Amino acid sequence: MDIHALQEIVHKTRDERRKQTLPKYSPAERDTLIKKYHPDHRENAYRPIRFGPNAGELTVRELAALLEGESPVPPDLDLTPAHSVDVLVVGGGGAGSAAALHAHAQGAKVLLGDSNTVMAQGGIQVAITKEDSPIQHFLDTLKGGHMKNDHQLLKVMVEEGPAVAQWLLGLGVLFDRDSDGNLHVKKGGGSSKPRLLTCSDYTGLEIMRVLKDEVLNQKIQLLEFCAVVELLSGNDGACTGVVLQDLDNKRFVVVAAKTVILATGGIGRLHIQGFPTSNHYGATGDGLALAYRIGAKLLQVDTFQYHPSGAVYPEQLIGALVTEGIRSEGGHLVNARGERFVNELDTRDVVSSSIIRECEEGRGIRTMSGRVGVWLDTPLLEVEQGPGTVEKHFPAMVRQYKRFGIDIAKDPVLIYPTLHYQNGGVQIDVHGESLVKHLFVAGEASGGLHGRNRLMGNSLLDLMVYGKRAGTTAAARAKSIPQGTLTLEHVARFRAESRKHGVSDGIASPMLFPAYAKKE
Ligand code: MEZ
Repeated sequence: MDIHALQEIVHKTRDERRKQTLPKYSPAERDTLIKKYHPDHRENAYRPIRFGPNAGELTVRELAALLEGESPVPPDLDLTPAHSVDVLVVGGGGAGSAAALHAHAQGAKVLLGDSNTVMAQGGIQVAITKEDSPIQHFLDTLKGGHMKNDHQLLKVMVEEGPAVAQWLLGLGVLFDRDSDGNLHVKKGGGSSKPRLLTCSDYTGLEIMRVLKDEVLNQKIQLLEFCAVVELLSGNDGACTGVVLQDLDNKRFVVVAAKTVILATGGIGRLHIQGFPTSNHYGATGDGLALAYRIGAKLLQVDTFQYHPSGAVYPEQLIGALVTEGIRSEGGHLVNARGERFVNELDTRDVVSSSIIRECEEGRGIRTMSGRVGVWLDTPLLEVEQGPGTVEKHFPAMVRQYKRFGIDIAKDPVLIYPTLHYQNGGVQIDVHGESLVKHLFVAGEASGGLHGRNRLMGNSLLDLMVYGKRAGTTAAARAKSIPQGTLTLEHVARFRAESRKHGVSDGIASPMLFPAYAKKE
């Protein structure tokens, strides 16, 4: 059936649905739902990692293969450095830019590239109102993460949130304000209080506009169009630098660095279990693979976030994020019978599981190409808050769909969970340092903070807080240590382990880009 004919049920049932209040599930119901439908619980998607710091632990097959993958660097590479720096920041998104700015006084060289941060739409969580507190923020995040969050990392993040907001405002980020000029806060899924600072639905883009400007203003040295393909280790096993690959001429470039900060983001482009993703093309888990090979421990690599609302139609947008902000403002999720089926502001793992349940039990809507999803009633916002609301509050989303002739103020959109975020990552301490000396990790590549399910808006805050901490600590450390020797000894050890475990099908790791995006 034509998509417009299928949409009719949403328009027809709107008035009835507006009278309903849907209760949240009880803890027991949530658990049952998640175990039955959440992709984290599909047993055949997992296998044990064969060797390395997490040997024997289960992770998804795609990540296990990446972690056990083959370094592209030849064993006899000439390790004479082309550059020598105090702090090398790998990754030019939010965490990398924040780290570089805070380490700037020590002369950091930054690799600036594409990132997920620019794609973050719905806001940054900070407890700044009189009714709210960092403690409340702590408790909401802990509950959302199924109590599996690292308490120390979380305490630091919520407590430093207000100072981060102040820093961003000082740099010129234009957060939304109310008619009196006060900062406007919105409520996200799983949060007990409104605490999201937003810039319409392009919060990450606005933050990156300002951070990138500041990186340029501060004349921080950039190495563009180069990707890190290996880390270097000293005789004591500490991290002492990196090998880059120039993406233009494919040549290797060696950088000696007293400290290295990995801010390489997530893994959406591994398309775990065949899921589409909201992530940019560079999100291939490079930081995880590099850190693992040099000996860093990973945490919670068996849990991933499938954002409830990824686009299902049109085909060109598959997996693209449809911000949670729309549900925060009251958008209903609606099945093929025109029914609501979950409290839209429950945590993401619960909402995604319930969408998958509706689709698996035959209450989803099938497109002509055979994809399935449920409706997000976007026109409801116009009915509730007046004409023009959707365009005013979600201009980026309006444009995303308008390119394909879809007016989301008039018609609902079809959505299904999309691979959005890795809940775990490299284990770090409160200064962002991994278990490998002088190797720091910030942002999505790090793990522990969010437990088994991250709350909306906590990622942007994580980037800023731990970008700052990693940058500051790495810069201070660099003052007190000499440059270590540059070796590939850990790579040789890793290759020997790989042979011992019979890994014959080692994929190239890091991947840098998914195979379908590579242009030879
Ligand atoms: O933190 C996020 O993942 C976020 C704000 C996403 C969104 O739905 O906008």
